[in-house]
Amino acid sequence: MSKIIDLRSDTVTHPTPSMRRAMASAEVGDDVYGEDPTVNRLEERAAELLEREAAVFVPTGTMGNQIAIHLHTVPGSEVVAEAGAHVFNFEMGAMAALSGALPRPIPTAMGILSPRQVEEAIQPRTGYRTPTRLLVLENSHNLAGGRVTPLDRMRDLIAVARAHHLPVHLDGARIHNAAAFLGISAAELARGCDTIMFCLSKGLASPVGSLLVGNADTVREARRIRKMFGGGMRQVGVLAAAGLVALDEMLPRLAEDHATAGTLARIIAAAPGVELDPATVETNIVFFSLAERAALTAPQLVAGLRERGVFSNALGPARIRMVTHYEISMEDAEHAGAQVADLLS
Ligand code: TLP
Repeated sequence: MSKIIDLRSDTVTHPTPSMRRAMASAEVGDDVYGEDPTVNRLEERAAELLEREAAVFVPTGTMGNQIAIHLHTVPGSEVVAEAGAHVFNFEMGAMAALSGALPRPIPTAMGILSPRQVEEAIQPRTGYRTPTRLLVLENSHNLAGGRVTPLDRMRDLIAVARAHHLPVHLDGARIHNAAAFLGISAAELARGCDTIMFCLSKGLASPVGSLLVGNADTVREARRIRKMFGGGMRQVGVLAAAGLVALDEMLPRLAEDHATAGTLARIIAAAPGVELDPATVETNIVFFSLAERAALTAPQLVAGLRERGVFSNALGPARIRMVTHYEISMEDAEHAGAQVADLLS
């Protein structure tokens, strides 16, 4: 059988041979005692990378986001975020279940909030309105097709939160993709946010792991919450070792995934019945819609592609997501795009 082209997510990436070697020879210790030297190195590297004081290694992006929400909110308070945000659409209601917090979702066309929208979503401080406690930003924005919130917009949104004494958490699962697109450092893009979560397990290809980054006091408190949420890990240097390789070897190549996504988008956009503006594909995520006149529904197209060895995900009857990563070559992107065009013709 020919190669499977797995575009369901960048989470499907396998650890690279150099990650496997680093994992096999990693120095380890009990991380709950703070004694795993490889975890300690990874946390220091992550803090340096974001130009912050400290970082804590967590098993998943979801846990990193939810620790941040727990840190910044109180039960019965509201979290403002864009309506497609991962923190309320894909985290199993965790902000309600674990922190007693309510989402205040704000719909946008492209996943990018305006300062005015945030201003309007923040509840006035009176005795009869649910208090707003946190603004969550997501950059790049997954459900919006990997869209990047530019630096000046980040600054403006953070300024609104500051003016209302609200902390800001950045769901930066793919912050390094966003920074690569903008040609700036992740530290610059994340400046002003109180906490930042970024994932090692997506385009960076580590098998497991995310980091929650912030100032020393915040991260100390995050460690307490991580333990409470069941995320205190022991000889986890075997995983952190892969993360260190990810930062050295995979981070600098993310723009290659943006190039393959761009090619894929251009081919798909030309297929009959497809609604997609390839100019909106800025990073490694391609979302497209099928018009009612299209030959197939999204689940039918996903099934047809699967038979041809191209894996993708349908979101509802008319939307499909494809994500590129280091296991997808330019040839694979061209081949996958051609299969979409052929099935829809
Ligand atoms: N995203 C996954 C799915 O959960 C949708 C994917 O395949 O893209 N923030 C953002 C913006 C994410 O896209 C994800 C994962 C997370 C947080 C959570 O990370 P994990 O899966 O490590 O909990």
